[in-house]
Amino acid sequence: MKEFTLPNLPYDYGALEPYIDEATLKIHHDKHHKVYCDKFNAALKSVEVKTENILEIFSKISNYPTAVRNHGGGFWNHNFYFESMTGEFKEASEFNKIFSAIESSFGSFENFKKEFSDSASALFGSGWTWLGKREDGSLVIFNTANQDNSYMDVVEENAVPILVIDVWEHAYYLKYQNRRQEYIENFFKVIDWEKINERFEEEGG
Ligand code: MN3
Repeated sequence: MKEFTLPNLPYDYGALEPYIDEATLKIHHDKHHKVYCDKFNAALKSVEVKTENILEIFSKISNYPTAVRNHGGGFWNHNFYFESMTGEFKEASEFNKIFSAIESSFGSFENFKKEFSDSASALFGSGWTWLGKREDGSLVIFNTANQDNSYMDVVEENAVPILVIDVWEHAYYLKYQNRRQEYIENFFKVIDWEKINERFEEEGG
């Protein structure tokens, strides 16, 4: 079985300032994310895994110990989150495919932003708020608890993820303390819409 390795951040630690601060990003990536990666590898050693495809593992995650679910989800979700952001922000409206899909699924971009933000604010405890693409091409907003994601057979929603925000307190507490709403608002200033558009198109868009 291969070891999963911790990818570097796709930008400098300070690249998302002032919206996501350097200290938070450094601890989030180098400490929290690294622990998920290390513990995922450790958890996989205790089970018989026939595939190196992490999404295939997720599709049968109910057969695995909780440690594989929690740390495997943590490993994949954090990679996906860090890759959803950029220090070179461009408006979503510059990317026609994703922008049109958002307008047709939510009525308007502003309405999408409100629904996504409300969903992230309302999430109780620790978890993630996602934008996903369903088979019919429509977009859907949903939350998952802990480190779950929609590739897992334990999660009811099975839309393919294209964007995610981490709403665990460790993602924002150093800078924002209990002001989760402000963190969510500022997350919208670092979303990499070029990347989100690519993900949308890759999924048969
Ligand atoms: Mn996190």
